[in-house]
Amino acid sequence: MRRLVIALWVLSIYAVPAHAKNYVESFSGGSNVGAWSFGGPGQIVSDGGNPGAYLAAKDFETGIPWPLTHGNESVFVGNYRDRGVTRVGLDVVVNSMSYPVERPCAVTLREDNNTPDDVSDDWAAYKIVGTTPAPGDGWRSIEFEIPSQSETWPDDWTYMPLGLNAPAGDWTKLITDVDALGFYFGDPEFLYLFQIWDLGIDNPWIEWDESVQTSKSSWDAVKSLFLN
Ligand SMILES: [Ca+2]
Ligand SMILES: [Ca+2]
Repeated sequence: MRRLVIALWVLSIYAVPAHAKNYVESFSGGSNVGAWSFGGPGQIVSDGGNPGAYLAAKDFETGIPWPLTHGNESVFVGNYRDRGVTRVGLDVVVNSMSYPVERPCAVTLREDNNTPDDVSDDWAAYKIVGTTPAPGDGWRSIEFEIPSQSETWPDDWTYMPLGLNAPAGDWTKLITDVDALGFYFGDPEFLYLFQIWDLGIDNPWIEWDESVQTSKSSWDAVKSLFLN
């Protein structure tokens, strides 16, 4: 009887279908997993984040800030489908911009076409969710769902060529080998005037689902109670 109670207790713990895990880059102590950068001026500063350290860009002249990961070895890139990636997000602050306004915010997944040194054949998929804050709004958290298990191109995602030789989009090719994760401060179909920004990001994060491994280990634990 006691074993049955324990077994039911173990099952109740693991009956949750999804066991989410995540990684959050807080930038504390100079940490920067994923080598996040704005592709312009940017540095990790120790105060003023959400909380603590954050990645700041001051006097940044651009039409569209686009913080991106760099390198293909971090938790933020790779085979999203195998890992069961479900969501990504970040916190954003805009301290000043020449033409203050909220912007649409898009998540971008970049495919380098296995030629990382040649951007002419790079492309991305994006989806707009929410808006970046205007100056004075403080920190804003934005999150995006990632349909990593979709076998076809998701209806609400859009293809974006990044070079003249970009091939047609292929969701499986992209989602099984994401080369860069990014967050685009604007609608990629619009043009924006260059302006001077003072902005920052904190806590870029990625979440994935380890339900497959978890359910296997939980059943092994239950069986072991009766086999001993
Ligand atoms: Ca922080
Ligand atoms: Ca390329």
